[in-house]
Amino acid sequence: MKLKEAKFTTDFINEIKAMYAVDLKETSSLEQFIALGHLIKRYDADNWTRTSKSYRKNDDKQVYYFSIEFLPGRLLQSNLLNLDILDTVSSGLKNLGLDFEKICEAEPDPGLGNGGLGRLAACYMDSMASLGMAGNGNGIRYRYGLFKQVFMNGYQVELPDDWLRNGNVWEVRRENRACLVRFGGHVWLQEQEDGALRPVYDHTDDVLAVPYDIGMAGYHNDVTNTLRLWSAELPPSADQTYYSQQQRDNIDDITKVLYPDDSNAEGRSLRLRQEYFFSSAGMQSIVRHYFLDHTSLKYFAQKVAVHINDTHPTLVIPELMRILLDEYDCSWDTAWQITAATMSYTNHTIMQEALEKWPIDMFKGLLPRIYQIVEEIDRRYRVEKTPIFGDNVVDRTAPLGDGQVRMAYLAVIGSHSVNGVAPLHTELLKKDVLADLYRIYPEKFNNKTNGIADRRWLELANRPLTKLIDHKIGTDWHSNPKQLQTLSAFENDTEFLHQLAEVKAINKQKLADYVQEKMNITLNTSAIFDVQIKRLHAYKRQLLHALEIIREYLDIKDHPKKDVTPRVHIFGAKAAPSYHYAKSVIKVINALADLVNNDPTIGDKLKVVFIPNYGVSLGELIIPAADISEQISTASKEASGTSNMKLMTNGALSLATMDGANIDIVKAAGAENEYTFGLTADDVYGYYHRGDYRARTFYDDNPELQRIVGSLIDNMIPGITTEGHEIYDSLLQYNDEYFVLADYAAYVAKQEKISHDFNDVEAWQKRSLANIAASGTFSADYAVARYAEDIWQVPYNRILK
Ligand code: 26V
Repeated sequence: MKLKEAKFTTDFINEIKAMYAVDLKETSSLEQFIALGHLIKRYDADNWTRTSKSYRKNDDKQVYYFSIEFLPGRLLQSNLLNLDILDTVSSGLKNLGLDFEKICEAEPDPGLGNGGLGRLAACYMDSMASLGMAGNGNGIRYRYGLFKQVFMNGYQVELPDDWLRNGNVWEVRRENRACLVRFGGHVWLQEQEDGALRPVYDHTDDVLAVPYDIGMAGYHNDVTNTLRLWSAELPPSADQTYYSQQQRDNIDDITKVLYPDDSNAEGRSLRLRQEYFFSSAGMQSIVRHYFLDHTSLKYFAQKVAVHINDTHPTLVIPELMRILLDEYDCSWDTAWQITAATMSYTNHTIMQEALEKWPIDMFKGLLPRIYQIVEEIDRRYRVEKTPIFGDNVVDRTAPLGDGQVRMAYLAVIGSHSVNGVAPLHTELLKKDVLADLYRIYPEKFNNKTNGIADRRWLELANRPLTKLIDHKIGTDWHSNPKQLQTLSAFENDTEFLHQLAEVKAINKQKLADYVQEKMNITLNTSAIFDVQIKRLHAYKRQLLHALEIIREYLDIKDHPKKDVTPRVHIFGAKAAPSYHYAKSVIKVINALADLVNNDPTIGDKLKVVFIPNYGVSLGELIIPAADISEQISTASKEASGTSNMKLMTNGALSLATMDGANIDIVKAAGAENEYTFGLTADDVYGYYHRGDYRARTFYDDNPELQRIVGSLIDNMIPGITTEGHEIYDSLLQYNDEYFVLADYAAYVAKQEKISHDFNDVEAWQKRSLANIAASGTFSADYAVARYAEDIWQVPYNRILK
C-alpha cells in the first residue's frame, strides 16, 4: 500500500488520543504498540475485505489448513513488511521520538504451538497469502499458549503464558459466525416419513464455537487471507443461569490451554475434545460458506480442499461425513467420495509412540455420532479390502483395532493424499510406519519437503545481512528466494566475504548484549557460536552436545596452555512438563553451564548458555548469530527439521546427521560446506533388525568416552546427583535408545575439525555463503506451491522464477 509518512504520524497520534485520551509522551510502549496495531489493521482492512470478496466472486477453490497449532510469532513487523510500509512507519515513529524496536518488543509472542509443526503452519499461512492463493487457516484460540519457561536452580519451571491479558490487536471476533459443537449424550437413528434414517440426540453437552479471525497479509500483493481461531463459549440460552459452574468450567477448559507435546500421545479426553471442537466448527463453517454460492454438493471437492496437519484434525473426515449424511441427506457413497476427494493429510512424525490413538470407550462416550460413522468407515474398509489383502493386513490397518481409534490410519483411508515432510521421512513412512497402508494405497503417498518463510527468518530477523545481499544482487530474491543462488558468483570476492563476517559479528554482539542483560553472562563474540535450538527430546540428542561440552572442558583443564578456538554453546529448548528425562537433561546442561562459566581457568575459551523460554522471538535473535547449526538427531527420527533451514539461510554451517531435511540441505549446499557424521537411517534400522546394538561396546572401547560419561556421576558437575545417574543409566543400563554412544566419536571428530576450520575466516565465510546461496530452495513459497499443484489443485498468482 502507499502511505506518506506525514499521514501516518497524524493517524497514529489520533489513534493514541482516541484510545487513551492522553498525550503521546505519556503512553507506554505497550500502549503505543496497541494503538499502532489497531491502525495497521485498519490500513489492511480494505485488502482483507477485497480479498475475500474476490475469492467469492471468482468462485475460487479454497484451501483450509487445519492445524491444532499455529505459531505465528509477533505480527507487527511482518505485517508492515508485507504491506510495504515498514520504512515509512519506523521512520515516522522515530521522528516522533519513539523507539520502534521497543514498540515491536511490547507485542506478545503468541505461543500457540509447541515447535516445528506449529511454526510450519504459520510459515505456510504467510506463503499462501504471498502467492495470492485462497488459503485459510483453521485452529484454536488458546487462552494460554505453551508455558513460559524459567529456570530455578537450573530446573525448568513452567509459568502460564497469559498472552491475551491485554487483548489481541490483530483479531476480529465474529460472533455472528459462531457454530454449535455437540459432545456426549445419546444418539440413535430414527426412521423418517420418507424412510431415511436421521440421528436423534438426547442430553448432549453443546458448546458454542466463536471464531476470531486474524488477517494474514501477503507480501506486496494486496492480498490478505484469514487465520480463523475458535474459542469455546457457553451456547446462547434464554436463561444462562441454567449452566452449573461445573458445566461452565467444562466448556471454558476446551480452549483454555495448549497441550505440550510430550512425545507420548497420552490419550487425554480434554485433548480429544479440543480436536473435535475445532474440526467440527471449522468443517461446519466451510460447508456453510460453500452453500452461500452453491446449491448442490456436486462441486464441493472442486471448490474446497481441507488439509489435515498431522493427525490432530483427522476428525474433519467423519465430521464432513456427518454433515453430508445427516444434514444434506447424501448417500454414504456420495458422501465418502466427496470427503476423500476433499481431504489430504501430512504426517509429521516417525515415532510410533507419538501416533495418536484413542480408547474406543472414551471416544464413543464423547462423540457418539462420530463414533457410529467411524465404525461404518471401518466396516466398509474391511469389507472392501479383506478379499484383496487378507485379514492380517486389514486388521493391522483398519481405523478400529486393539480397542482403539487409530487416527493416522483413519487419516490415510479418508484422504486422497498422504505426504511426509522430507524425502527420507516419506520413504520411511512407506517402508515402516505406514507400510501396510502404502501397500493398499500406493498412489496416495507423496513427499513435500518443508519450507520456511524467508521474509521472517532472513529479511526481518537479519536486517544487516538483508541489506548486504540487496546491495550485492538487488531485491528480486525477496519474492523469488531461489535468486539467492546468484550470490554464489561472489564466493571468491574477499571483500564480500569479510562483509559477511562483519554482519555475523554484529548479530553475535546483539545476542551477546541480550545474554549479558538477561543472564549476566559475558560472551566472547569472536568465539564460535554453536547453536542448538529445538524442543528437548531424547531423539534430538541435546545430550550428545552436552557430552562434547564436557570433553572441551576437560581438554582445557588438562591442557591449560593449549591454543583452543573459543566456543560459546547456545541452547534453547522447552521440555514437556511431564517429560522427566528431558527435564533432567536441562538440569545437567544448566549445571554444566554453572561449572564452566564460573571457572576462572576457563575464561573466554568456553561458555555455555541455556537461554530460557525459547520461542519464535528468541529464534529471531539467536539464528542470525549462529556459526554452527546443530542438527544431530538419531538418523531416521527427525521427520524434517526446519530450524536447520532457518540457520542455513542465515549463514550457519550444519553439524548434522543424515536425517530429515539435513540430507537435502547437504545436497543443496554441497557436502564440503557442512559437517556430517554418524549412523545413517539404514545403519539404525540394521541395528533394529539384528537387535545387536550394544552401547557398552562403544563405551568399553573408548577411554575418553568413559571419563566423560563417568563425569555425570562422579560429582565433577555439582548438583546433579540424581539427574546424572539417570542419564548415565539411560546410556549404559538401558542400552542408549538413541545411539548417542555409537555416534560420539564421529561427532567429536567433526567438532574438532570445526575448531580448526573456523580460524580461516575467508574459507569459513565462503562456506557460509554457499549455505545462504543454496537456501532459497527451502522457502515455504515453493513448498506451498507444490502442495497447491500436486495436492490441493488450487491456483495461485505469483510467478515463481
Ligand atoms: C504430539 C503431541 C502428543 C501429545 C499432545 C501434544 C502433542 C503436540 C504435538 C505433537 C506432534 C509433534 C509432531 C511434530 O511437531 N513434528 C515435527 O514437525 C516438523 C514440521 O514438519 C518437523 O520439521 C519435525 O521434524 C517434526 O518433529
